[in-house]
Amino acid sequence: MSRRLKVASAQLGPIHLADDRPSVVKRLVEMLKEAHGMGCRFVVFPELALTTFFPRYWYDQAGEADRFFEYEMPSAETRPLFDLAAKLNIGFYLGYAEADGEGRRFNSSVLVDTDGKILGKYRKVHLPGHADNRPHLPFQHLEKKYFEPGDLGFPVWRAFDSILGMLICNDRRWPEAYRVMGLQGVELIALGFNTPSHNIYHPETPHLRMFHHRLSVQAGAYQNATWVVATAKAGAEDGYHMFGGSCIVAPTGEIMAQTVSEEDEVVAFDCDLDLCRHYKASTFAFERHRRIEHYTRITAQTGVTLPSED
Ligand code: CDV
Repeated sequence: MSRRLKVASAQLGPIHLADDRPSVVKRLVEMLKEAHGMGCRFVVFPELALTTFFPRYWYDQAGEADRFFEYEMPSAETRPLFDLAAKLNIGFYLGYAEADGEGRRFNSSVLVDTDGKILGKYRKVHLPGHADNRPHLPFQHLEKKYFEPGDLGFPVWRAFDSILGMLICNDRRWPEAYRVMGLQGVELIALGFNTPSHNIYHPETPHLRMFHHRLSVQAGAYQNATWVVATAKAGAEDGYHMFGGSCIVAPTGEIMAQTVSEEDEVVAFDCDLDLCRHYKASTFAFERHRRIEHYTRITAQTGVTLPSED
């Protein structure tokens, strides 16, 4: 009998600056119930799922951005979600802004088991954008100002009868992130994202933005023989638009389920985890086909070194 895990991608519509935590947690609770009603055992919520995507804003004063961070997880405000998960016997992935109590701040996610207890934490490694104030831009992307790069690597957990890993948004564009988990036998990657519909550096059509998103998650899934559940926060937050495109991708690289709206929306798929084994034992049998003697440059060098012209 094959191992199956029914999962949900629980996309959030916009969260505005004026929306408070309890109202957001209420929306998450409703989607957890809906996923449970669909027979799911695991739900993936977006990156920074408790607040608006605040790194688009420059805050001058120290402390002005404090309200976007979580100082404990769960807190009194987020506990209803954890309590409901335990009651319904359903697990979840939740992205949030983490203040670690020692002055460090990360763009993080937690993996929560069916008893409502935190099984693991991931801190986003690839932080896009800039740290300096660029008020001339239509909006900013200040993840490098508000967060430190994650310091936990790319661990995997034995959970939900599978080998499960986590990524956050921009991580999905970096093949190394998937491969480090692929080398630990990953079978399901949970990934939350917030992707603006406009590129602030050079013009791209909305279609191209969506294409790059799908290309990244579909390639990561196929090349590492894993399921990927990618969940967006979508729509216009106080006028700043982000695309949706939440999807559940099979180890074949095919999209098996996807959202159609830019609102709160739950889509589900019953994942055959043994499908991973088929590809891991054939096309992507790493132990037989990889040639690590030729890959040393990947960890020895960060940027591009051009050969000299003379
Ligand atoms: N939240 C993100 O990491 N967003 C980036 C944008 C800035 C390109 C992304 O990769 O989707």
